[in-house]
Amino acid sequence: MTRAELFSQIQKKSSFLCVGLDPDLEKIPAHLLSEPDPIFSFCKQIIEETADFAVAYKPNIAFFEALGAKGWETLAKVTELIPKDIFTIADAKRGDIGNTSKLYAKAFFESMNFDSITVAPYMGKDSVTPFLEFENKWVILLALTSNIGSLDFQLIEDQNGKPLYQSVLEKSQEWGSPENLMYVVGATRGELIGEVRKLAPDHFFLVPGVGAQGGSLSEVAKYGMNSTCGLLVNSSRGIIYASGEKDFGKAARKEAQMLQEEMKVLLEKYL
Ligand code: OMP
Repeated sequence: MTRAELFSQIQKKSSFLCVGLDPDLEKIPAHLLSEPDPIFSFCKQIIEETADFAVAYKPNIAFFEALGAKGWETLAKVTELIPKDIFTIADAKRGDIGNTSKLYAKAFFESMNFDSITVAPYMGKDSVTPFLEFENKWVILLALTSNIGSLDFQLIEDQNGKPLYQSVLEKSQEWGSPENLMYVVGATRGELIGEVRKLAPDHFFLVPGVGAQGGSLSEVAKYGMNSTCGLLVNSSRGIIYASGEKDFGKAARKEAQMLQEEMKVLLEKYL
């Protein structure tokens, strides 16, 4: 999917919602456990109920690969269910020496046909560029993450007072463009999102951390939105575990709709 197509979906749906698929056998409703593939049944219903409000889905690969070979099969089936006009993100946080990254890219872009993958920048240019060589596919590079551990490295300043995440943003823009490179910027980072926006005015940001991690959607929009929205805001647990009972699909729909309605207002305000 191109950047223009993504923006057009955002306008069509008045939404920049990414629904995170983090399905956990210990958290999904108990009645699904007797199904042949409980994780598939869970994700199927979540997708069916939320697709009207979402412009992206982000399966978190850990939740599938933890189930072994069957988990990978489930991931493939779930990915096929996602409507073709909705952007797909393999949240795999990969990155390795060049020839290994190339095969990670083949796995997620060719074997599984994801539109994008999350990538860690730590190993540098040759670990990231193999992912950027695929047409109409995207790298979503970790810049400023939502977790407390982001303080350990990402905010460390160099001798000129520049935090490491800023060097990641500057350097990586030599490798990709706003047409194939996005950044992960945590919703829990408030006004720092504005600093990231100054350094990457045109790039899309994948913003996790609203909902269960407490980030504010209105702050994210205030500091992060650009003229083509430039935001995909993810919520996983806040949507998919809105209810632990048989009505989980409807509860997820309600949460997704509430976020979309808030997003519609923010798009009208800032676009
Ligand atoms: P919830 O907190 O349940 O909405 O889930 C957040 C999702 O986003 C999880 O799948 C995380 O792995 C992911 N995530 C973060 O929470 N923080 C980050 O900084 C980056 C990610 C990510 O790359 O998606």
